[in-house]
Amino acid sequence: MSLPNAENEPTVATGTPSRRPPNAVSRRAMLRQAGVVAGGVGAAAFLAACAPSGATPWSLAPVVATAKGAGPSASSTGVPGATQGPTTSTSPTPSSAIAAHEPSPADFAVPPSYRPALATPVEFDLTSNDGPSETIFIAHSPDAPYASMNFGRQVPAPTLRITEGDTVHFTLTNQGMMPHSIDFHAAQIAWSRAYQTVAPGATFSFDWTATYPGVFMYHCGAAPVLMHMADGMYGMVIVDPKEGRPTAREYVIVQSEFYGAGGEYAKMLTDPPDFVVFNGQADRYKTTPLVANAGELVRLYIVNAGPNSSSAFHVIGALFSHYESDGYPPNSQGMHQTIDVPPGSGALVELTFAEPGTYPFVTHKFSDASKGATGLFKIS
Ligand SMILES: [Cu+2]
Repeated sequence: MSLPNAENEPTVATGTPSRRPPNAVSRRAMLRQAGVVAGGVGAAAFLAACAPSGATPWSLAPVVATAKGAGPSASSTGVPGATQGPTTSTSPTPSSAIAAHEPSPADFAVPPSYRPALATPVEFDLTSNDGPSETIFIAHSPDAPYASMNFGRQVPAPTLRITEGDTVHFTLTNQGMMPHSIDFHAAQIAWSRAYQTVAPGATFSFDWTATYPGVFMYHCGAAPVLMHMADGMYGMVIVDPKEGRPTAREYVIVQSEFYGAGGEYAKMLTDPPDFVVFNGQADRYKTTPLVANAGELVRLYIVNAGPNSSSAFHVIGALFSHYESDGYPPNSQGMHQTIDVPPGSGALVELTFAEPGTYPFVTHKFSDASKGATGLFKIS
């Protein structure tokens, strides 16, 4: 959870947030509040000097969730070479001159593997990023570039998979031009201590322990949180039960919405979205279906990042044989045809496909399915 609309607070708010007219806040205003946007004649020179010289290489780096001392990469952010120039975002519409990249790695849907709980803290390092080099394609045919804010240079952010009882040593390094923060729904910790905003260039760490198994959202909570979430700052934490789960083919699905071309706060406030997507891109799995075999147990970890719409998750031609609200085993229920995943919530479902063929998966809120929240399972 996060406080809504504390637009004017560059650091953790301690009093009543000041209010602005809903449509008065733009990305530029955010940057100005953060002391980023230069003014007058100097601004043009500043922006010219900071213009990206080319596309930033896009890394398909693996998720970083390693035990302390597990190897030389244990403290890596998982985003090698993702250096951020002193760029700034001044327009909600990305220029065609700005190279966009795919929002998340091609294998994002495959989660990290289960492993037993660890005696030493799990290192989880994220960078926060914003600006022109963070433009992503949220749809194709035609391409729809979107000026994202993100963690780890991908949308959704890297999936953290840990085990009940694990302690996480988390570090956020803000490589962006705006303040950012973190909010782990899986943690039980004081917001005023752990979820404070981190200034551009700063690094912040804290530890938390996963006491409940489940499927959880994490996101940026910096003001205005609606914009930071809608622009791409969200991901999933899977906390496995101590004993693990039966063997299955597993996939991660994060549903979310996009409004305009990035930074369009008024649009986010008024709804409805332009795109509703699974794993960062409209119709992503229509062209590259998720695969499984007939008769094989398939397990889906689902988070609805919203920020505004519920998901009515459904697979056409199949039934969920097992369902856990928030992925918490004591919440187990039997057969479901469609599950409700509210914004900021998670779920776990299991299903088995009866025969080879193609099975669409959608949110059964079909206005959203028609905006990109449609994919396919290809069953052999
Ligand atoms: Cu943020």
